[in-house]
Amino acid sequence: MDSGPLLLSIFTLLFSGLWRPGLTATNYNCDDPLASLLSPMAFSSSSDLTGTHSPAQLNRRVGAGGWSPEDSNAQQWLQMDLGGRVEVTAVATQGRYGSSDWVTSYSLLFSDTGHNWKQYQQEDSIWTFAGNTNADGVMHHRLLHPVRARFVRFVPLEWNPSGKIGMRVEVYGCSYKSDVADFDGRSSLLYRFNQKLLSTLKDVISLKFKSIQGDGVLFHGEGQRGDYITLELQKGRLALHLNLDDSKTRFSSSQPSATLGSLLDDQHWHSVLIERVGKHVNFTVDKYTQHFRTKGEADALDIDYELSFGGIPVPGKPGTFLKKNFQGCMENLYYNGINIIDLAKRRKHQIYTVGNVTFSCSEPQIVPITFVNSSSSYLLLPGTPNIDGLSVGFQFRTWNKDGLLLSTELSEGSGALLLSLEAGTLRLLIQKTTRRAAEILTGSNLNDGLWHSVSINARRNRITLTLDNDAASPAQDTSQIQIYSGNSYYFGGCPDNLTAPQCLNPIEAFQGCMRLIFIDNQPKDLISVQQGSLGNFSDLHIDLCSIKDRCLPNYCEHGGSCSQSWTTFYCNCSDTGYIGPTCHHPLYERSCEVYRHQGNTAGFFHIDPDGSGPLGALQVYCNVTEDKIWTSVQHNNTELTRVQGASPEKPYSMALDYGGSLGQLEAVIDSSEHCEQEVAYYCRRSRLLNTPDGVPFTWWMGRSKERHPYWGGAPPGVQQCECGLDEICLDIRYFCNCDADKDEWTNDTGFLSFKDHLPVTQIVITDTNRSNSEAAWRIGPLRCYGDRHFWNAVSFNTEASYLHFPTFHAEFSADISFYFKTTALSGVFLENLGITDFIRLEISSPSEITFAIDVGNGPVELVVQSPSPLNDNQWHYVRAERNLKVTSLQVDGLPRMSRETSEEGHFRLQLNSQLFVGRGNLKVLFLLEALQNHPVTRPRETAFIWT
Ligand SMILES: [Ca+2]
Ligand SMILES: [Ca+2]
Ligand SMILES: [Ca+2]
Repeated sequence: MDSGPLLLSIFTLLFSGLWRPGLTATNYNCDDPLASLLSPMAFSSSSDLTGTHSPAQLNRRVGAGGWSPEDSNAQQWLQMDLGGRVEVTAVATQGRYGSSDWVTSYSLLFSDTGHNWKQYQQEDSIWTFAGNTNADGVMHHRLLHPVRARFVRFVPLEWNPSGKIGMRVEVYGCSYKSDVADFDGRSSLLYRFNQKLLSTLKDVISLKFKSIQGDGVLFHGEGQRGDYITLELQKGRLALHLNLDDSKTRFSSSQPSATLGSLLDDQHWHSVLIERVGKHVNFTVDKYTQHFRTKGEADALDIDYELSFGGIPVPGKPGTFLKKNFQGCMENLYYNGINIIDLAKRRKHQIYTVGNVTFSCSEPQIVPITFVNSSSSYLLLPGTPNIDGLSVGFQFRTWNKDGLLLSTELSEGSGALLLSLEAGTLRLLIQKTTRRAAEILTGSNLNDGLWHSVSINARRNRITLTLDNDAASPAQDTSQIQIYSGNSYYFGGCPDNLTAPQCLNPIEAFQGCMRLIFIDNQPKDLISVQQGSLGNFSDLHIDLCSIKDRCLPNYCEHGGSCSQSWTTFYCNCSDTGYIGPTCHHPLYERSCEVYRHQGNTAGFFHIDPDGSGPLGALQVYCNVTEDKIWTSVQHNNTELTRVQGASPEKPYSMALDYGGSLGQLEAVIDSSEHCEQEVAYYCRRSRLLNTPDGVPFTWWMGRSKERHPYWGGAPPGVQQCECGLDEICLDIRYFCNCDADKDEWTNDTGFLSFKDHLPVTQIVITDTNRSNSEAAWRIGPLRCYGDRHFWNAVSFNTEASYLHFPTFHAEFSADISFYFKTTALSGVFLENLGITDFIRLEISSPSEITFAIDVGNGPVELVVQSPSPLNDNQWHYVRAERNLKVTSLQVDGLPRMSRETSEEGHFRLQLNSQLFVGRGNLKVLFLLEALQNHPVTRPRETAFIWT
């Protein structure tokens, strides 16, 4: 693990010389004003106060002086058509000229078509922009993530309370080079090599794609010797298959080398970048990068004849494909600097087109809607009543196990129909008064975030419920049931004022997306619903699906597994060695010292040497002697081991396994005051180290793979044994007893205690091959005492005294624990500021500890009140923790204060000042746990004033 960052930096260096087209190329000067050049017709809005299109460019004073809607409410928007896909890098807003109408906060939507909008996000949250404070000031915002789109929509969220919504806007950006190709699901582009075999050591492949399909092959290449590279969509995720070795296994049966992304079938653009140097691969989808190393030994990718994009055509069988083809659009597809789509457009001979590939994107006109609120969202759509039979269909996607999908009262007293998701299973119920007339249960795990299609058909006493093309019928006899279509179909939930059987909802409302709603075999126009001319609704986002994968990235720490509902994520921490809502809190103590402190005596314990840091727990034996608490870590070879027949040409060697990683052992050693290992070498005509200048006959390896030619009892660098230092060796011409090379048994025994070399990981012996030569060795367990963290103490004696450290890096989780004692009335234990974010822990009054933190949504303050003063010059314990789910503060045994984190809004703690520790007359013991976990902020002992 230690070589990780180094490896990555080498990797980055290798790539800096490669051409990286398209993806990251945001123009340096991409900030032209785009709206000022548009015709008034390019603007549109939800409604307009003047009744006509009001142009709303920045600084415009003529006409209405900008846009105001008819009514000022949360359903309003102002939109502009930029004429074609452009790169948008910044936006600016102003109020309406000469009015008291301005917007104080807004969000942005983007689209290629004016439909299927995408919310602008930053920090993985839907971003709220700060708007204006008067009519004429200009508020300018640069987008952290530039967006490529044709349509931009400003959605006012809040406005001047003593005025209306009023806006003048500008969008900044530039045009960019775009080559697109549209694949219809039966087509592909073949890029044919000039030679039969193309063998590459490095590859860079980049593209953007948008698709409504969750499955399909984006590209594929393979060699006759078994190499292959395949990128495919699988259930809305991207799977990359890569093999460089000769192999019998075909890619189609292989596990993907890497899987990345989620919900990629949303008909929005997603970017892909694959960079490979030999076995090292960086796989990037949108803003997430995964690094992996290919299996096997080979460095070259050997592809025969061609690479295919959009599908895998079967050789010799034109028009047939091996797997499901990609259906959708690709943009700026580059393979090692070659613009594939440009070649195809210009009909170059290297490109062979299978099926129909066009060079503009076909956009399916599908309008998704989002049910936002689990108690108040619903959609009402009218049907044609009194038809003998019923037919309703739609698609949905959700993360919630339960929710009402559809409720309707059937005509002619034929009962009520209820379709719901219950524990991830679809349930259709026809109910007549209180009697269950028919019930169908089908499907499982339907809350997997994927689109599922449902249709209900009732004709002539036959009821079928079709889920993802599988039809199911009720178990009971339905021949007596007569069903007549309803008048009003309620999707997602029921309005408050209705009673059964108009709309029934025994469970909660649906939270999720729906699309393609058909009633009586007629598609329903959801834009008409939005415009108020069809049906009714509450708490819906129309023309966008705002589903979000809250497990990507996975914020469960230490390998905890993530699951989610529509509004939050959950961590399963079992078998991780950690607990808490994000698996942050270690289950085991840091050291034997802490177990002892809790009243435990000798025994085997798990210790987590870096607390909530990434290292796992290690089993050790804790032993208490009169004056010390020993931690001992056993290895797999502690018995006396005899060695014969070893020579410099044929050395004997034995590696030691401590049952933990070297990182864990190093953490134990580094946090201890003293560590040692007893080493014994028994010998008969077997020399140990030779003279200090000679080539050693025996040596050992420590934590780094270096030879150490010194033996127990001696310090590093002297090539001696204990007897050599004491000048009592058997033969005073030598520095080890064994080096006297006697026929009688003797030994050299002592302790290795230079911590930077420990633990002993291997021993090598080379002098037991002469006549009568024999040796035996024994290396004891690693034994340490003294927890340096535990006994860290620091005091601050004047108001002005404090310590400072580099910035505290704890974006997602932080835990801080320590003991303090003080006589001061108040003082700051710890403080770190950012531009707006901060974290502070203080004794705010003699009986109050305050933990304050702001991650960008305003400060959260937790206060623990103590019934007795805390400045009594006695030790008190404080533990503060913040993770993505909860913020908490514990003081001594007093009730723990905690506050749950809001699921929306900012969540990164971004700090940039120095970290200050201790202000006021405080004594702090037990240093800050989280600080020690972070190598960058690990405090140096010299920075402390020891008490
Ligand atoms: Ca190869
Ligand atoms: Ca740990
Ligand atoms: Ca922040």
